[in-house]
Amino acid sequence: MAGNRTFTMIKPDAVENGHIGPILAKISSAGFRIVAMKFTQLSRRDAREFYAIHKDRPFFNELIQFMTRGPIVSAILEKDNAVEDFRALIGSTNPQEAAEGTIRKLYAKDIGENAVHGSDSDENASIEGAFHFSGREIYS
Ligand code: IDP
Ligand code: MG
Repeated sequence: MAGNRTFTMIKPDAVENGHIGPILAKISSAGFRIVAMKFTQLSRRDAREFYAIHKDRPFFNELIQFMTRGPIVSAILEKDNAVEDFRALIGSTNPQEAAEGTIRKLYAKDIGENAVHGSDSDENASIEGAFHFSGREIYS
């Protein structure tokens, strides 16, 4: 399976602003197939574990506050070259630097509230997908 799956979250800002539908439409028309999806709210414990790699960064507390303030949509997506192609579809972390037409350019406010998550490697896609979904929640 390596190389053809990635993990995403539609973050609380995008959910609050009614962007679930348009973001899923962009994902679908870019050729990604949804193999797992759910609507949940992260606990502080979940968010701290998911973002543990950033625990020493100055924005960590802000990130945890943001990611737990409301519901998210999490999903596993399938496509050839999924990780790289999905990072291209979402654009730069800072939406001001994101390319025209990318999800973050269209729907994100700033570097913190940036609408979507996308895994940065095949290894992290697998770890992050398993963090959010049990085996029987994933289409195989
Ligand atoms: P990525 O989401 O593009 O992979 P990362 O550097 O992994 O970016 O950062 C994870 C998340 O942390 C970002 O998506 C964003 O929500 C938040 N974040 C990153 N840098 C900053 C910052 O400088 N201020 C506030 N939040 C930030
Ligand atoms: Mg990242």
